[in-house]
This record gives sequence, structure tokens and C-alpha cells, in this order.
Amino acid sequence: MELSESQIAQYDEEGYLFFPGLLDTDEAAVLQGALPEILSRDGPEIVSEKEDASAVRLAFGAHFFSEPFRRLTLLPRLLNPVRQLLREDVYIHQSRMNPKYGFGGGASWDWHQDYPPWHSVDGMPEPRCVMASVFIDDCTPVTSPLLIMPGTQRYGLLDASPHKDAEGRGYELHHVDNTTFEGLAAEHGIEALIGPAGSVAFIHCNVLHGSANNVSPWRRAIMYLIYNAASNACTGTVRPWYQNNRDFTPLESLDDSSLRELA
Ligand SMILES: O=C(O)CCC(=O)C(=O)O
Repeated sequence: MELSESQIAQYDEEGYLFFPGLLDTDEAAVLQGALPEILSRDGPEIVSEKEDASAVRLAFGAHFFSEPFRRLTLLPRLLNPVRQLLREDVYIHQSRMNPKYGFGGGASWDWHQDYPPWHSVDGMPEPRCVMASVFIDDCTPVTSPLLIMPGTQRYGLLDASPHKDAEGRGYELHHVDNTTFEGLAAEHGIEALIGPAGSVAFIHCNVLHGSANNVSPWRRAIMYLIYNAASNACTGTVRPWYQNNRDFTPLESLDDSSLRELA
């Protein structure tokens, strides 16, 4: 897939592009099939929900140990647009799966930007990375969709307070205060990203986003693939491989059918 000039201009303005059904149902089924093994791991790359230690909140780094997810990261449908948006070659800084279980198990995410810890902890020089958000499950209005505030990447780093999520187990969010949030919402509005499994949103790492508790009975998993510009490699070494990948080798695409071949 190649983006048009107007799509690239739209991304620069709005901070995101959304492609419902970019992966087909067979490809989405391959990714869904790989989830149980990923979510049953018990290494430090698996972070549980604060209110329920048996429920996974985040699974980092699955593209390192799950073949379907490795292939996903290298599909031309993802890599080509990301290279166009960043105007150069890319590597993956981090990947994380948010399974967002139903029955209230998938807890909310307060409004935040993702770039601050990558900058202050991992030493990422510039906000030149794209969050490819791949819907593993259908995201509907009732399964707590990802909410974004378009255009907020244009403010750069917002004044926000860092705090450790879930007893300081290593995932830091920077929440904006309510007054800032209210002003931005009045100006930019809020979009809910709704689409079938296999949809993909390319989101700038400084776009404000969050989500509510998932009180539906259905899981709503999204895989976030953080592609960083190759010339923007991180200098920090504090965080482990699954949060701050130190292999900056530019990615090479696979054939676009390589994920479907696993169906
Ligand atoms: O998937 C969600 O509901 C939100 C996740 C999020 O904001 C994040 O991982 O930074």
C-alpha cells in the first residue's frame, strides 16, 4: 500500500490515518489464534491489571517471540505507509498488546501522550515515531474503543504529570490535567476508532489518547507497533529489550501475503 500526498498531508495535520479492514479476516484470525500463547507467558514482559493479577493489561514484545506478530510488523501494508509518514527507514522501538478484557477487566487508560517516557527514559531524540494500532478484535462503540484527540501532536510535549502505572512496574503514563484536557477537547473534539478486526490506525506518538473500562462481555485487543525513524534511534539503556529495543537495523519488508500463509 502506498499513501497519497493528500493522505500524508492529512496525517501531518490530524496526527492519524485510519484504515478499516486493512488486514483481511483470515489474517486477523491468525493473529487472534496467537494470542493465548502470548498472554499465558509469565515473564516481566507481561504486566497484569492492577485490580486483577490474573488479567493481562499489557504484553510487551510479542513480535520477538510470536511468528505471526513478527510477520505482521514486516508486512508492506504497514511498513510502506510508516516509511512514507516518517520519510525514511524504520525499526521497531517497542510493541505492546493491550488485550482489554471484557466484564470490566480491561481497565481505563487516562488521557496521555506516548512519547514522554520514550524521550525521557529511553532517550528518543525526537517524536518521529508512529504507533501502528492493529485491531486484533472488533472495536465497537460498546467495547471501549481507543479514543484520540486529532491534531494534538502539533502541541509537542504537553505539560503533564508522570506517574508509574500499576505499582511502578515500569510503564509510565503522563496524564494531562483536566483544565488542559477540557480546552483541547473543545478545540479538537474526540474521535473513537471503530472498525472490524484487522483495521489499522497509524497514529503520531504525541496524539493524546485514552480509553474507558471495557464493561462489555467482549475482549477488545489492540496490538500497538511503535515504528521509530532509523535516524532517531534511542540513546538510553535503562529499560529492557521488550520496552526499549536496542536493535536499530532498518526493517526489510516480507511479501504482503506472508501473514495470510499461516492461515
Ligand atoms: O488500548 C487502549 O485502550 C489504550 C492503550 C493506550 O493508551 C496505550 O497503550 O498507550
